[in-house]
Parts: sequence; structure tokens; C-alpha cells
Amino acid sequence: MQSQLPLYPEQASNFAPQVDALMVFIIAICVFFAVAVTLAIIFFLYKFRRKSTGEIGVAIHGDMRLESAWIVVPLVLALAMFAWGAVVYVDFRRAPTDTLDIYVIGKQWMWKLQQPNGQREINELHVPVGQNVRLIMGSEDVIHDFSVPAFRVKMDVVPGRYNTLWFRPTKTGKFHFYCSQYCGTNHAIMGGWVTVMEPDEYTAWLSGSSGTIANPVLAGEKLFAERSCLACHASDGRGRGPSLNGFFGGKVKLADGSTVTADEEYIRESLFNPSAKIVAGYQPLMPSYQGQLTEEQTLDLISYVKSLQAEPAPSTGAGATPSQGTQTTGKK
Ligand SMILES: [Cu+2]
Repeated sequence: MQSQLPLYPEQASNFAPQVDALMVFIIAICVFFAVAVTLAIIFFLYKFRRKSTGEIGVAIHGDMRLESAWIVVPLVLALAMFAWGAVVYVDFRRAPTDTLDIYVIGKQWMWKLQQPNGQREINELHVPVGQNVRLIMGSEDVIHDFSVPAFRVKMDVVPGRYNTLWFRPTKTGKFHFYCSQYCGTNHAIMGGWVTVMEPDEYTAWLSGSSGTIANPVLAGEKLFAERSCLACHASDGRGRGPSLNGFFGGKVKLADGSTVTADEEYIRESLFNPSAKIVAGYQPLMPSYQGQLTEEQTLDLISYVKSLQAEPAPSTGAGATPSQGTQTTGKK
């Protein structure tokens, strides 16, 4: 950690060098033209000054070469900025498939994070270096924003849905994260530290279980029974709702003929707005659980449905078909 304020945060993720290079490119172009235009103004001020009283300037009606140049050159430069920016952005928006998935809940004014094994942390995140990490983020109240300057990533955390964010830490150490969307009185203290560890240290840390471990799959299974989900989502596929065995991560055929990937966002939406995307072959019978589940309970249910991914899907009924390699990004 630096004692004085650094001009630039450290480069600690796969995105940092890309974002910085693009930024330097854009700043260099802006500085170049700002200097060139200023110098031209000063030079012309001197060169074309009025040399005697009553002097009249020559009427100029334009120059095609000049006109073309100042259309084409900025167009090419602006398109280059756009294309480069799009490449970085698309990479940022499409997570690879081999990610370590961390659940993040923002609330006034703290961050709750959950490791894949259920270990929970507050305002702290431990991740192994060199591993692709995906954050699946929801909010309990207002809009927050998860931002890690050293990783050059940030993403709004919006109530009512999940947003995701991915990165691959390239350096061990501690890096500050912040809420970067003004969210009320104590917004400024809503932050914490990402600790990037060597993979074996991370494994040791996980098994050391310094935090509280509530097994989200077990909690989810209990909720699934308590809230009578099982009554319709029978595992053999003969219920009034689709079986959730082997459901998660697959492509789901919907009643309107379209398909959707059974990801966290889809399950969340199905809990709170069940009629939005009905699975083909089923009736819109499911009640909404809006206001009846906390964000944590929602994540527990998702963890449970996720754990059923390994179960063989029933052959009867319309369900999800397993999708091997449907995501196209293949970042190591
Ligand atoms: Cu906030």
C-alpha cells in the first residue's frame, strides 16, 4: 500500500493494461490536437495580424483539401477509439465459462459477499490470483456500484435484478473496492478490500473457515421444501412446473418459442415475476415471491437449484437441455 496518493492505481487485473492503454491513446490524441490547435491560433494571430490601418482581408471561399482532411482524420480517429473501446468492453461484458462465482449483495451501507462454498464475508473479498472471478451482484435497497480501481472494473448493483462483473487478478495483494454510486448518508464508507492470494493460500484460507459458513445449498433446500416449491417442481418432471434437475445453465425453451439460458438472473426473475418467461408446455400458475424472500434467501434458493445441475434431468416434460460450450468467449 502506498502512503501517498498515487497518480494511478496499480494494474492488478487482466483489464488494467487494456483500459490504461486505451486511455493513454485517447488522452494522447486529445493533447496532440489541443496543442496543435493552440499553436496554430497563436501563429495565425501573429502572421495575419493587421499591418496597416484600413487593411482588408482577402475573401476566402474554402479549400476542399482542408475540408476533407478535417472530416476524414477525426472520423478515422474517433472510429479507432470506438473500435478499441468496443473490444475491451465486449471482453468485459462476456465472462469466460470457467469462473469462480462470488455472490455480492449491496445494502446501505455495506457489502455482503459469499464464496462458492457458502463462506460469507463482509466488506472483504478473498480471491486466488490468476483465476477468472465472476461477481453476481444484487442490491437490497437502492442502486449501488461495485468498483475496484486497481482492476479497472465497476458495475452498478441494482435492486430487483442481478448484474455481473468479471476479472482475473494478476497480482497478489490488497486492493480497495468502493461503492461508486451515491447511495445515502454513509455512502463514503461503503467499501472494503479485495485480498488476492496465491491459489494454495486461498485454499488454506477457505478451509480455515474464519468466517461463518452457512451452507447455501442446504439452506436453499430447506426453503424449497418450506415454501412448497417441491409441490409443483417435482424432480421426476411430472409436477405442474418443470423439474429443476439438470436445469441450471441449460437453454430453456419458452412458451413464446424463444429460448433463455437458465442462469441466476432467470431464476431470480422467475421467483419474483414468474409469468415473465414461462417454460414451454407449462401454465403460468406460479405465485410471485416478491417481498417474501430476502436477497440471501434468494441466493440460497439459486445455490440449491444450481446444485441440482448435476442431477439427471427427467426424460418427460419440457425442461432445459444441457448446453456444452454455448458461451462463445474462450478466455483462459
Ligand atoms: Cu452504495
